[in-house]
Amino acid sequence: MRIESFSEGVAFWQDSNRLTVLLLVPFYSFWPRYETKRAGCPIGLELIASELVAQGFNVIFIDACMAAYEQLTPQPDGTVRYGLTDDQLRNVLARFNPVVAGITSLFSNQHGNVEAVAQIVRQVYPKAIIIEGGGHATGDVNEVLKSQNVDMVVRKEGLVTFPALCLSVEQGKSWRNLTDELGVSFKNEAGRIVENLDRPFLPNFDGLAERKLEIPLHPMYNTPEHTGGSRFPKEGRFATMIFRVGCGFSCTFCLIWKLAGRVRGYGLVRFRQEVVRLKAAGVTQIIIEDDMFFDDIPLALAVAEILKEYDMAWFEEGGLSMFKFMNPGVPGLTYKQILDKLVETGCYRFYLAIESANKQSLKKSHKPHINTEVDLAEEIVRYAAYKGIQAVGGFMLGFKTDGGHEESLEDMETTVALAYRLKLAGLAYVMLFIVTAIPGTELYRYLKSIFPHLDLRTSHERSAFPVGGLTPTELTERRLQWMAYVNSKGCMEIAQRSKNWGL
Ligand code: B12
Repeated sequence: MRIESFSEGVAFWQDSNRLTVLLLVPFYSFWPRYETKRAGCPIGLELIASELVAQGFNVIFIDACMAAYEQLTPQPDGTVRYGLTDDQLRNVLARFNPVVAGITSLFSNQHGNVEAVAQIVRQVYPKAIIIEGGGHATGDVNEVLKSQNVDMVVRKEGLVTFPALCLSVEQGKSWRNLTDELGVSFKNEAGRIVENLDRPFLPNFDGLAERKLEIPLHPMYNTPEHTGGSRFPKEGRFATMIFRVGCGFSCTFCLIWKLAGRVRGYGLVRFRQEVVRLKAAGVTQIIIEDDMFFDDIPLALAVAEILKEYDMAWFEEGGLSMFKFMNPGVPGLTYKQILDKLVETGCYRFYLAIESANKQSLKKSHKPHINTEVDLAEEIVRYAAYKGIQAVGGFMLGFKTDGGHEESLEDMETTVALAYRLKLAGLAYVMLFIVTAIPGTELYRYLKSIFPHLDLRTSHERSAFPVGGLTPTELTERRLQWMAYVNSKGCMEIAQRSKNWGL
């Protein structure tokens, strides 16, 4: 195999008789006044690349965002793009000639950029089959397929479906308007959307191909800070890892349990092997992206032990739930023991999902609501700060749920007051997020039914619908004021400079 690394990505050339597949991360954009500017190595697409390479395909991986992360290009709508310009992307694409082009579409707020990229791909490769996958493509599949530039969507997990689809194309069994592969939606010759049945989720990830480390260790991902702010130590390489995907809860505002099903992933043996390979490649720091790392706390702590064994500093980005510290679900295990273990194993920071001070908002969203036990929350935050581990508190403002529950301004202020209190108790930084309707969720269906004319596909830093007597613009502006009120001046200066978390 010939591996060709270039500034925008990596190509794996194996056999000219095999299919050539392009995997593409779009450029992204943000609203500088309101939003953070963040992106990192896309693990889902990277794992798909590794599967394709293991199955003998020629694979080109291009990241149009991280290839030019510091290049800012103002857009006509007031946003600023970070990533390649249209012409730069065209020029990179023009060097290749794939039969299939897969674009990752994770974030609904970035749907416009994904479409712009699909359009460029269509112009450069008029004959290629253009396929999107990821959380947004899955949740908004019918809308995404309305584009002339998208032929198919791989729904949910792409690890088996996408390589199977590529093989089927190679064998002439699938083409632009037809496939029998499970988990795929496409437009038939008459332009009608056909939704094949779901493909069952993999029971575990132990049989997946080894990661192609040329992707996560590509120089473009070696940034001075990571998606969760400054990194410790500053030197050395960091890499993102995932241990498990999915979630055991069914919150109405979240897509994860629909996108990835219930919790599953690697076993400890396989996880250790991947850590060993990263260590040998010079990695000194790991970012764990699991959404539900604490689904099984003893297992998570065993992962932490492995990271310690290989002397990795680490940071948990996907989020540790406050309710799991409050009630670990393991007889005799206390939040103190958990925090002690995190510190002892080299974890220097974690995102602490606290969400809300309003029990009703959490209950109505089918989210565990013991988070609202304020005194216990404060104890936990104090202990984390005492142990020197940085907990970044995450809160959600502006719930409006099916069944008539809507947060008032006072309700939102109650959550902001909790955030303030917990910041004083020792949170390293606070992220106040606005409740956002994500296509594919129950919340999206509900809010779309009452606001059919609003585009709800915003980030959690920009409000999309009126709530609690505030217009979207008012809530978005208030959020900025609340962020400044809760966080220290020092934190806010870092956040404004870095457009990332303020630490
Ligand atoms: C890491 C992460 C981030 C990182 C960036 C990651 C990156 N790649 O650049 C950071 C912290 C920056 C981030 C930011 C945000 N995030 Co985020 N993030 C995640 C997180 C925790 C992990 C992603 C991951 O690695 N998953 C594991 C891999 C294996 O799964 P996957 O990426 O989904 O890929 C699989 C499938 O989707 C599919 N697939 C994916 N791509 C493709 C492409 C093709 C061609 C095919 C065939 C298949 C396919 O196959 C893959 C393998 O099975 C997820 C939650 C989660 N657990 O997924 C949220 C998540 C993706 N984020 C989310 C959101 C909302 C945001 C923000 C908008 C939050 C905000 N600040 O307001 C921002 C947007 C950033 C932006 N650029 O605009 C939502 C997206 C929902 C949506 N439809 O919008 C998620 C799902 C969380 C949630 N619970 O709702 N995020």
